[in-house]
Amino acid sequence: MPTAECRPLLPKAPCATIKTYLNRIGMLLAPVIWLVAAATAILVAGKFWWFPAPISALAVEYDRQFSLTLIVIGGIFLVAQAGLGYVIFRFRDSGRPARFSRGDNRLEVIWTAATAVLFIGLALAGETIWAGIHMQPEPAGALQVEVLAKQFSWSFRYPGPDGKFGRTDIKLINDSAGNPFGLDDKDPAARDDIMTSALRVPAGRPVVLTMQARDVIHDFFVPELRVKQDLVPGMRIPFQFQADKTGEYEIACAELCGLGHHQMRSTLRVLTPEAFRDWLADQRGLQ
Ligand SMILES: [Cu+2]
Repeated sequence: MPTAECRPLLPKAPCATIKTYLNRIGMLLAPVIWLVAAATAILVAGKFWWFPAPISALAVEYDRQFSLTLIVIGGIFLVAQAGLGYVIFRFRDSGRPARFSRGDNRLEVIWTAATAVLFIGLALAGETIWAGIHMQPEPAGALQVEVLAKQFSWSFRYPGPDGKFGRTDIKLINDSAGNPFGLDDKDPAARDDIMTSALRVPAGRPVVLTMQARDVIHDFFVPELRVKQDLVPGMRIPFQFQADKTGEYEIACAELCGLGHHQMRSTLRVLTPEAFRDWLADQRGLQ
């Protein structure tokens, strides 16, 4: 005869309390945790959906630091998940009264300090890569290019044969006439400036971009370079990189900048030095 304490869930099933059934179902959480942790580790270690191939020395360095962080943090993640599953099994409800524990202050201090050292250490190691972009003096012989971002397109300006950027005036900005920078024709230095909608650079030569935004914050992002830089209205932000591998790469805006954000893209064309020289000469011929 079933009682409140002992009630089979199915006819003729062995007698068990509801509590026992719930306890057994609860045990399933442990293998689920282990499976999710193992699947996560396989997906990350297998690199099935991964970054595109790097095209600069800095990007290679970035990947090295990223992998190191992933190995250290991923190892700790796996150990923690394995321990969590074990604790679910080991300390399941076996009918005995629970024991009250005050914890262990010494252990708390040790693992909090170890976590702090680990995170600060990894952050400092990564800092040198960040500083390699932002804190270095401008390299000698760098190609200078101005970048202008606006809703929802990119424009690039190269100095002409005189090597000088001409004067611009906000009142002269005219997108439909092909003058997004507001170049002042009266300035002789402005007449030979080259404006393009794609960024062309020679491989193996440092490039310094001077970035500005005309309306809202945008973000210059080339995944193959592993770099991102915000463009902020009212600021001229220098940003340097060197691409070593020729090819075509997408420049995406990585800041949600309005309704047309998804279509705000351009192309980075890394050319051989000869091809870049020829392209520059052609542009000068068109001036
Ligand atoms: Cu944008």
